[in-house]
Amino acid sequence: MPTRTSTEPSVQALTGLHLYHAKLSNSSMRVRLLLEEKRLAWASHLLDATKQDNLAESYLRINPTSLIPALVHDGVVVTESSDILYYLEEHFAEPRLAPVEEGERAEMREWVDLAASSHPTTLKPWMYAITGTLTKRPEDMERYRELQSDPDLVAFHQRSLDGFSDEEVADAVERNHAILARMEGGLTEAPWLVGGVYGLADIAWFPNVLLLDLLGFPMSDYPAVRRWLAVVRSRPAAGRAIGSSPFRLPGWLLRPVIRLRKALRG
Ligand SMILES: N[C@@H](CCC(=O)N[C@@H](CS)C(=O)NCC(=O)O)C(=O)O
Repeated sequence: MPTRTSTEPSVQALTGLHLYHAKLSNSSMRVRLLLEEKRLAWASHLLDATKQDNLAESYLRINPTSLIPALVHDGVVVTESSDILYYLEEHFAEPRLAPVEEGERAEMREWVDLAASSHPTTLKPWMYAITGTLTKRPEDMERYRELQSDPDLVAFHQRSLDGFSDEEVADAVERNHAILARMEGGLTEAPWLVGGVYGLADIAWFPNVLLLDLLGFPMSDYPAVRRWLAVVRSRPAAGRAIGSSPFRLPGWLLRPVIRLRKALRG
């Protein structure tokens, strides 16, 4: 678990729970959802990746990978959304959201890890391609190359600027379908992903499926997933963590809207 005690006095001084997050980031949403399910008090530090907030020195001192989110708990920094979920479950046990039985725990970990590990090849390229979302402008790339030690992330943002190929988008669509089909299999038999009880696996996957749905990913073959999505969405904690749906436009329509907003912002 990537936790470390910060050497930065300003970060060390942070008491309680502080979440550095972004509004529409699926990785941030799952952490907010868990914080709210546990009814924890947390301080919000909202970042806007399109304004390169995550490349600011102050944030890089918290998370040198620049990725959002990061949690600071009494000066201890936890990064990677899946690890933040595990950390919160370990430190704030009530209400319990992880199974006790070993087999179910392994299953839960598999779902949670898959939500995070599949992100760069499933939701992320599809979402960036369909909405034309760019978090980096050409003039940001030089600085990003200098700061970002992960070549895959640099390559991703460069591809996003250059435009994803049809093959890349088709590959992401296929991977999203494969995961949704797997979820559909489980959710046809049981109301929740693991052990018949709402928990970390559902919390990890909810934002990914929500964003796919909001952006018009074809979901008609997955009625059980859609039912599950609506049930999680109606939880009070989801209301607090996500707010009212920020948009409900298919990606192709959202694209010109995002472009227009960016152009107006200059
Ligand atoms: N594996 C990471 C992925 C986090 C991630 O990709 N965050 C996105 C927002 S959802 C981000 O930081 N994007 C900004 C960037 O890449 O510069 C996690 O689960 O925390």
